[in-house]
Amino acid sequence: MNAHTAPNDLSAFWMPFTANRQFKANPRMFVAADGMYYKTSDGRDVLDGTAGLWCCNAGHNSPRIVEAIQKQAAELDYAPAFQMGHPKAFELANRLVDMAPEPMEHVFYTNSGSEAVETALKIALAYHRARGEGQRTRLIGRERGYHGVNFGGISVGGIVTNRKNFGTLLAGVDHLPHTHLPDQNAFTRGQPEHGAYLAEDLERLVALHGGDTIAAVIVEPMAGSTGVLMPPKGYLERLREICTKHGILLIFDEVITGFGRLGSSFAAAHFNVMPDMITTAKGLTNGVIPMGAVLATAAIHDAFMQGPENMIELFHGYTYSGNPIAAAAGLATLETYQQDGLFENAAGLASYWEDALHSLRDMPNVIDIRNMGLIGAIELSPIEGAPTKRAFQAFLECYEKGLLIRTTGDTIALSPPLIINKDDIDKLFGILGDVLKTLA
Ligand code: PXG
Repeated sequence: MNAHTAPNDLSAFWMPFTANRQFKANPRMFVAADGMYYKTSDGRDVLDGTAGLWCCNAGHNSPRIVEAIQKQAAELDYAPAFQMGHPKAFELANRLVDMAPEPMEHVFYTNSGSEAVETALKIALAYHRARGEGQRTRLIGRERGYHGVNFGGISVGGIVTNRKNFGTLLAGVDHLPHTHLPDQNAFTRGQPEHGAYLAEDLERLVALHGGDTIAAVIVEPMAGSTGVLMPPKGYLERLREICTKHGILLIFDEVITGFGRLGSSFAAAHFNVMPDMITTAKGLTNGVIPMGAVLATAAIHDAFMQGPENMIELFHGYTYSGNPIAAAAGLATLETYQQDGLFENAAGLASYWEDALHSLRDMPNVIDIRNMGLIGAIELSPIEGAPTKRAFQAFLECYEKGLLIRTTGDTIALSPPLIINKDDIDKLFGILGDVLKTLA
């Protein structure tokens, strides 16, 4: 008998991106959820200010999604993903293509955002090779970028703590500068005025490496995990121009921005800048079942569809690519977004949200506020010698007062379910304001 099987023993589970020892000394447990709220193990309701981890866009335990999963589990639990199909994976791909900006015509399924990123990077390399440009092997990311935690993603990513302990990473990767310019852009509402010129750095990398050695540029159209950085006006447009000029593929990592977060289906549609591929996950299934996807243009997909028809065109895929229960969850999620008008709700509330967020501007320690759609960030000045501590204290106190927020560094990030209403927004910022007032 293993001594560690007592139900209240927390030691076996090595928790992800968590201060394990601190957490286990004083655990925070959710045991149920509904709509905008979580319920804690001590019976308290906690308003979800973060849609779980930016994923439960339709709110919790959404009835269509619950029913779809239950039904699917009893009907077809699993179908082999290679050389076999099942109808819902095809149906969901069609719905996704309908919802995505026009140039996106094909869908490759993964199980997470991290896998979507690896998949998109591999497709980019293989695409150039299929077209006789196999010398294009270089990948360009951006400082402060987050593209998941697998080796490709941390290589093109630009968050030092996620990179520095993990060896030499992928070779042949370079980075654009990040776009955070607090001196010029602090307290901007929406897209900042300054910083489009930072896209010109791609021309510098082209001059340095040779444009015909670069396969792809990957960026988050709105950088989430690093602390919520909006693209400066004109920045994404300029990246697109430079990529097109040099035959470089542009990948938008929309794991956070996809599915209504900005008030549009995707950031590509929101900013009207079309990438060659879009990576998604999270809101695709409302976070309920793991699923990610890469959306690609016909030009990319069709480049693979050559040679003998009995040949596998892309040697890539996962056991759970297009898993039936995930596909059923995805279909019910997209239907919920549409039937309940959730992207429209997000767009309609964006200015109310913006005003409520910026009303905290004069609170102690607030050095910047950023927002777009139903995203908000409040950057606090770090405690001297103890970075991240002030924001984490806010997180703990909000949790005690019944509000879930997310912190990264000394930035508070907010991204509520898109079912939110004005009363919920007032409540959220009421609690947060009370906490900020008292924070040392
Ligand atoms: N790309 C982007 C842009 C992301 O934001 C991933 C890829 C990886 O997705 P998976 O499904 O492999 O986790 C992400 C994930 C936060 C937070 O609080 C953000 C993410 C995950 C967890 C927390 O900022 N983003």
